Amino acid sequence: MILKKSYRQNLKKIFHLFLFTLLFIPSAIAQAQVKTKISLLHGSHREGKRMDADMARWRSYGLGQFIHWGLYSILGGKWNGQQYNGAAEWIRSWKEIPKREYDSLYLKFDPKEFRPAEWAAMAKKMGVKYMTITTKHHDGFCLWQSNFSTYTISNSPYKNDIIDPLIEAYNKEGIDVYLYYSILDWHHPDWRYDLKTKEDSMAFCRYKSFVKNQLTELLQKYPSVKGFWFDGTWDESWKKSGAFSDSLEQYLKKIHPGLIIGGRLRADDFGNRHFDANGEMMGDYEQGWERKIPKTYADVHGNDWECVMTIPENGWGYSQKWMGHWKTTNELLEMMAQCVSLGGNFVVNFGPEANGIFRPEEIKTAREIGEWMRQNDDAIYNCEYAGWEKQDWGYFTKKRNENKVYMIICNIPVSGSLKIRSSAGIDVAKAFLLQSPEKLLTMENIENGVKFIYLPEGLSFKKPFVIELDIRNAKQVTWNK
Ligand code: 16Z
Repeated sequence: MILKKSYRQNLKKIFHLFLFTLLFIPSAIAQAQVKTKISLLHGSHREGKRMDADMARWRSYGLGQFIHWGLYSILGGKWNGQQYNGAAEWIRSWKEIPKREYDSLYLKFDPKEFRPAEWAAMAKKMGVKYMTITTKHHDGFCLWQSNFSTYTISNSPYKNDIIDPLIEAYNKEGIDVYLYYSILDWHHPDWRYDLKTKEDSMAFCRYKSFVKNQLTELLQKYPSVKGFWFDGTWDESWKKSGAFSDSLEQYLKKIHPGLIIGGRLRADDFGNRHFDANGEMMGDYEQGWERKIPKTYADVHGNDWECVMTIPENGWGYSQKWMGHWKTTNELLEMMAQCVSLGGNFVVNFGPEANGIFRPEEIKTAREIGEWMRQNDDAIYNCEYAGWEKQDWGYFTKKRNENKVYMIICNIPVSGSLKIRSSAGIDVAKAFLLQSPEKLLTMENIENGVKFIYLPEGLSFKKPFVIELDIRNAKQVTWNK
C-alpha cells in the first residue's frame, strides 16, 4: 500500500516535471529563432542607420516634393471621352486603350509652357528641401535624352531634355534633386514579368544591361543628383534578380559616392522585398510608406523613412478629374507634423499638365503650405522624434542636437491647456508660441514630468500652430533614437 502510494507520487512528480518542461519549449524555440540568422548573400549589408553626411542631410529635409510627369499627363486619365477609374499614370494598362495609341503619345508631348525656373520657385516658396522627378515611369518614356532608347524626349516635338534644366533650376534654389526610375517597363521589348523560358532569361539579361546603362548615364549627365527613387520592382522577374540588384546598388554607389537609394530596389536571395529574410531593411531608408503614415515610433523599426503622399485620394500623374477626397492644406500639414514627429520626411506629390502648367489646386496647396512653413519651419527642418508620449492635441518634434522641443498643435482642447509628459530627466525651462517668443506661457506642474501648458485667453487658430519648449538637463539624457 505504502509502496504503491510513493510510486503514484513519483509518477505525479515526473508528470509535473514534464508539464514544467513543456512550458519552456516555446520560449526556447523563440530564442533559437532570434539567434539563428538566415545566411544571405544579398540581404541587408548594414546594421542601423547610415551615419554619413549625405544621409544626415537627407534626414534634415522634413518636407519634399514628388513630381509625376510624362505621356500620361497628356490624357489626364481620359481616353476617347471616357474617364479611367484608376490612377491617371496607369491608363496604359486599361483594357479600353490600344497600346499602340498610347505608345504614339510621345509625338504629342510638347510642353510649351514648361518653365523650370517657375517650378523651382514654387517649390522653394512651398519650403521643400528635396524634389523627386519621374525620369521614366512604367510606360517607359524617358524625359531625358538617353542614348540607350529611342523612346525619349529627343523624339518628341519638344526635343529638349527635361531633366537637365529642371535639376539646374531646383539646385539654383538650393533644392536637392532625386530621380524616380521605374524598373518595370511596359514599352521595352526585353522587359519580362517572369522568367519562365531560356528566351525570357536572355531578354531580361539584355534588359538588366539597359537599366544599368541608363542609370549610369543619368549619374554621368547629372552629377548633382542625390539619389534614386526606384519603383516597379514587384514582378517575379526582378524578385528573382536579387544578385543583380545588389551588385547594381553597390556599383551605383561606387561611381556616385553618397548616393541615396531606398529599400524598394532590391530583393534578397529568396525574393523578399524591402526587408530581407531576417527582417533587416535593405537600402538606405524605408520606402514603403506610400499614401500611409506610421502611427507609432515602433512602426518604423528604428530606420530612416519617408512618406510619399498624393493630394487626391489616389493617382500621381495629372488627371482631368481628381478622384475621391482632396486633402486640404491643414490635413497635409498635420500629416507632415506626424511624419516629422516620428523621424520621417513628408513628400507631397504634384502632377503637372502635359503643357507644363500645374493645376490651380496644386498651386494653391503649395502656396498655403509655404505660408505655414515660413512661420513654423523651425518645428520641421532638422527635427527628429522627441521620445515624448504623444498627446491628443498634436505632435512633438525635437531639433536635432539642440535642447528644443516643438509642439505642433492641431486640436485645441476645450480646457485651453495642453498636457505634456516629458521623458525622464528632462525639464521644460520655458514655453512660448513660436510666433511670440517674448511672451512666456504659464506652466503648471502636475506630477513628475507631467505639466499643463496654458494657452493665452481668446486664442483662435485656423491652422496648426507651434509652441517651442526650451528644455533642460538634456545632456545627461540619451534621446530615444
Ligand atoms: C497599387 O499598385 C500601384 C500603385 C502605385 C503600383 C504602382 C504605383 C506607382 C504609382 O504609379 C506612382 O508612381 C507611385 C509612387 N508608384 C508606387
